[in-house]
Amino acid sequence: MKTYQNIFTAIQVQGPPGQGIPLPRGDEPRIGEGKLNYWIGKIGNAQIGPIYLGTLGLISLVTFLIGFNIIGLNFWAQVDYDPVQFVRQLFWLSLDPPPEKYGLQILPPLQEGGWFMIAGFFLTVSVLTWWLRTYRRAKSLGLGMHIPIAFASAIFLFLVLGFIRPLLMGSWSHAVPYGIFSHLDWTNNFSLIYGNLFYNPFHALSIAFLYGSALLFAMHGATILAVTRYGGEREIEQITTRGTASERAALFWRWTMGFNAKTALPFRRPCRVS
Ligand code: 07D
Repeated sequence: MKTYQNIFTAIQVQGPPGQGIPLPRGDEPRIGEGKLNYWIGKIGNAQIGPIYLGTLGLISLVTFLIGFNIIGLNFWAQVDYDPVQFVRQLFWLSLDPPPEKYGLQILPPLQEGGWFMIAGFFLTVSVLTWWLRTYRRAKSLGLGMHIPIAFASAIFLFLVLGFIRPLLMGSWSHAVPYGIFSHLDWTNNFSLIYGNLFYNPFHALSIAFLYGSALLFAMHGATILAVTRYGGEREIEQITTRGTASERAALFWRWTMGFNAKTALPFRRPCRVS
């Protein structure tokens, strides 16, 4: 019987951790040597690290922690520093944007949205420096720009909701509050103010794309796992050769639903299998 390994049947190969490709000159050194973790190895690659932190990563981490702590300490003050109430009321606690009357004032009084503005500033710096990090890591490793572009689209939504729209509305009070239920209430209010967001075609399209990408990821992941016995993860090398995992996977979808997405079959040669 053929033996094959995939995410469900993983045997864990224990060797010296891989150190990755050499980095271009000017990059900072990676931290640590990397370690193998048995439990991580149950669901994927067992190696954790070495990690590249770099100046941008450090700035992002520190500014995130400052923003996160400002939010947390405000919650903490709201329950009068009572740990039981902190846990009990966590979902209802919220750091809110300034009231309407402060318009676009950059620093209103701390208790009236000032802390919100400061936390927002640090979180924005954190997200933007993390984006720069994805760009620089991709360049250093010779990757395409897919990850920075995908992350930029999420950041665009974050900036629209928390910066661009409030700016155009003339008041920071329209920004999304930092709290678990409060941000959900914000979306509900937004929906009600404009009628019913389910009627908005762009929201509908967003949902279709969100659910659609989950479906496509599931189809792709399951297909690759289903052909691991033929080395399906080596898709690129196999793409133009007959009888390979890639060709079988492509044929599966062609026979199941009439076409296959992405994988190119070698159309140019006469074809007897399909
Ligand atoms: C918000 C931005 C990226 C995040 C970044 C990271 C930090 C960390 C840490 C505070 C998520 C920044 C984070 C720095 C912070 C600390 C500690 C990404 C974000 C860069 N909707 N809806 C969407 C569905 C309804 C409403 C998108 C479904 C109701 C509003 C998505 C349903 C109402 C808005 C979506 C549903 C309503 C949305 C979000 C079902 C009232 C938006 C995509 C089944 C509740 C947003 C176009 C996303 C949008 C949005 C899905 C229902 C309101 C497609 C499935 C009818 C106001 N909704 N929604 O990735 O883009 O967000 O709309 O009912 O603004 Mg909706």
